[in-house]
Amino acid sequence: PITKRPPSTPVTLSGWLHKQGSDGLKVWRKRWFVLAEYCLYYYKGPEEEKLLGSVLLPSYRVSACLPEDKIYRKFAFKCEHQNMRTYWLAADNSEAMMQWVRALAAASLMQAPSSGESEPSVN
Ligand code: 4IP
Repeated sequence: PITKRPPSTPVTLSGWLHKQGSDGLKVWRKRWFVLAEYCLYYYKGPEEEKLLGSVLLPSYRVSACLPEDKIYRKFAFKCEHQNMRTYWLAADNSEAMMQWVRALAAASLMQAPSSGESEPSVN
């Protein structure tokens, strides 16, 4: 698993979002999210001390929640994948929600380097 965000990757967007827990009680937790290139990282707060989790966005689909999702929370949206966990997220207002959905959807269309392919090196 990814344990830290590469410090060299430029940050596209960061801010607070609520994320629903994936287990039993599905409690919404407020987390600090950072989008850098095609990966979304989340932390407890803006100190970005300990990485709690990360989502590689390519092949995720990002969209606003629909009534049939039965997410009874305002400004909620989802990151869905064919065979991976769905992330349920919520912003604090519609502007923030649209900004996140747009940025995450764009990141989901990026080309992640395939494994084995290395970063270009300078020498
Ligand atoms: C936790 O619920 C938090 O929502 C965790 O989120 C989440 O891990 C856990 O899901 C879930 O059980 P409680 O805080 O109520 O115990 P976070 O890591 O942001 O604290 P994720 O995977 O969402 O990071 P599981 O399924 O990972 O255990």
